Amino acid sequence: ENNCQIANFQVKQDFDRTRYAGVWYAVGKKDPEGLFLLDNVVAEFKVEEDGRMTATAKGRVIILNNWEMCAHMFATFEDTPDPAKFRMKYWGAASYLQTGNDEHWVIDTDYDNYAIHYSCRLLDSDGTCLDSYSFVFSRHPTGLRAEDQAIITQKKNDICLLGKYRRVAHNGFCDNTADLSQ
Ligand code: DAO
Repeated sequence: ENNCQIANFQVKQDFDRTRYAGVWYAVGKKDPEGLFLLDNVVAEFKVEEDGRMTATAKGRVIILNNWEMCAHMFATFEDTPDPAKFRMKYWGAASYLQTGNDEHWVIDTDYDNYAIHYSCRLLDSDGTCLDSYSFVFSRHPTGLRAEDQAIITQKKNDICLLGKYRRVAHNGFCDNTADLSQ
């Protein structure tokens, strides 16, 4: 039975950051309060020479009421005793973009096709989450393979977010801006 306490959420066993490295396309997202990344979200994870994980990401955002732009974001990951659970510090290439320090849990991945991430920003006194966000990632910009969809649906249910995701479109909005490696 699932009581939705985040301490009971299963994460990827023996998470391998080297296999996880590379480009992931966000194809689904459950938004937090005051959402930031809207669509065209692509993240590239790396393992630095010292072994630490970092990421760059881009995505369409709307800032200052009505200004639409492609945000370029950077993140560093602090390890924890669980190899699939990190603290993620993030900031933007421009000062007016969001900064933060979030949980970053890899719930499940097969490394080659799909991944599902989870972040709780505000824990309730009963151990459930009051403000979370989650990305479903695919290695393929076209979306998840049919055979991965059932796994992702099960994982969404396991983290008590089934039915709370929206599709993340990729229509080229961020394609002609600076590439992810810069
Ligand atoms: O979009 O509402 C939101 C929350 C996401 C904020 C973090 C974005 C920058 C870091 C991305 C790294 C890989 C997921």
